[in-house]
Amino acid sequence: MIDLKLALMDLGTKCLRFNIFQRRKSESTQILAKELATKGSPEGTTVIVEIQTAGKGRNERLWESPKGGLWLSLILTPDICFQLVPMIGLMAGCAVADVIKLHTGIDAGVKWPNDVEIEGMKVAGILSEANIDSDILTHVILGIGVNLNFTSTSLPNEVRAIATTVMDVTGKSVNLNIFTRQLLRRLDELYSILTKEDSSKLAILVRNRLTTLGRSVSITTPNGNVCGIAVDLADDGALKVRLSDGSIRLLYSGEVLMVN
Ligand code: BT5
Repeated sequence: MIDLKLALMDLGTKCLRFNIFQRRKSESTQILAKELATKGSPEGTTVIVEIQTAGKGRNERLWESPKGGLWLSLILTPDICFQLVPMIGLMAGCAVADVIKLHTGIDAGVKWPNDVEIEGMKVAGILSEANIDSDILTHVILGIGVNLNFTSTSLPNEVRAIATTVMDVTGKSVNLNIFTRQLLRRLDELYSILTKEDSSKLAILVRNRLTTLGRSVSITTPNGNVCGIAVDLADDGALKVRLSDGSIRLLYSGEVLMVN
């Protein structure tokens, strides 16, 4: 196992102080990070494992996490208004896409709200779980899963049909150590923009990576299905969808199907 703690010791950061907990195997890094947050572990605490036996997607879905991927969860305690929480997942998607590009030269895009894809196939998933206590945002557990050094043949058939890995696309392994360093550094930069500067600046960076804009979409939301054209990203991370009557609907979460 690579000693990431040592490798990350001299990571110069703007605002996050990373404290790395590394394990070989766990059910889910989200669960470990949540336990640590409940026990008072500070912002920047990061759990990284080699294999997850029950990785979590949204809505209790499973996230396949074989050896060779990057599976991590990070505790954040952002001093931002609750409305900006969706920006955290988008920020993470943007950071993953930026580092894939930096590391491999491949253009990865962010599919709103929480996927990173290469040519329409999912290469990474983001899960951001906010904890609110008496209307106050106490912490966010940001989970990031990136399919790196394994081929999609190790995924179940139904997942393989929609998924890809960096190894599938490049035929090569990435240096997990360097990739993780670059990802944490990029997350720190974008988090600094969100929490210390201006969310509209972060929205510009995310917008440039979004594959969803300009597409006809069908979005399943907790309040029903919405069909239209995804026209823009609001500065708080909401997707602006133009409906057939010309009106604009703002969406904060949902499952997106790109129709064309
Ligand atoms: C997500 O959910 O995309 C969020 C995934 C977050 C995973 C990270 S890994 C580190 C941290 N610890 C955790 O336990 N979780 C986080 P969702 O949008 O609900 O997508 C889940 C769906 O993606 C599944 O139902 C499958 O169809 C598909 N899927 C599962 N495993 C995949 C994989 N490795 N690559 C691509 N697609 C996958």
